[in-house]
This record gives sequence, C-alpha cells and structure tokens, in this order.
Amino acid sequence: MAKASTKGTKTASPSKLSDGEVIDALRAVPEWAELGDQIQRTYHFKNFVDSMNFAQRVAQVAEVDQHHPDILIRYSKVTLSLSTHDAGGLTSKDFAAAAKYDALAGK
Ligand code: H2B
Repeated sequence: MAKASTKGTKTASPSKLSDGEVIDALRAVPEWAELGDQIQRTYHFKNFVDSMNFAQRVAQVAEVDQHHPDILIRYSKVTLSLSTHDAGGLTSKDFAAAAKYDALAGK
C-alpha cells in the first residue's frame, strides 16, 4: 500500500506556544485555566439535555476545524479541555477553539 500522501486536507500544526505566549493568549479567554499542557473550562447549563446539545455543537465545530477537545459531561456541567496533540502542547489552535466554544455557549 502506498504511503499516506502529504497533500491531504490536514493543515500544518502551528508551533507550541511559550509560557509567556500562553499567558498572553489566556487574556482573550479569561474563563479558561491552564492545566499542564492543556487549557480547561467548565460550562454550566440548566440540565443534562442542554449539556448534551452544547457538546453536540462543540463536536460539529471540532469536526469542521479538525481540532478536537476532550469533553466531560456531568449532568448540567460540560468540561472542555484543549491541547494540540500534534504539537505536544498548547498552540494558537487551542485558543481559537476556546473562543469559538465561548461564543457557542453564549448563544
Ligand atoms: N485535535 C487536537 N486537539 N489536537 C490535534 O493535534 C489534532 C486534533 N489533530 N484533531 C488532528 C485531529 C489531526 O490528527 C487530523 C489528521 O487533522
């Protein structure tokens, strides 16, 4: 079988951010906290169905962007964790995704 082409739809991963760059980037998404190599936020909803609906909308964005958060659903709370596995840490992709999920949750 042929080797995977380098011409696929996969976009190059941005490089891992420095500690200073992470601190700067967090200013734009202040509800998110840095936890090791990830950023994390817990969103609060009215009930389980609202949590599931949010998680579904997050999944749709993640698929389009091909950047996937870890999702933990606990009844009325949804915790999203973001990290760029391909870069081994936090990149601009994680902060762009965090801002999108914040906008989704606000609607
Ligand atoms: N999601 C996250 N969070 N980090 C990645 O590095 C990543 C991803 N890589 N989703 C994507 C998929 C990559 O494997 C595909 C081929 O685009």
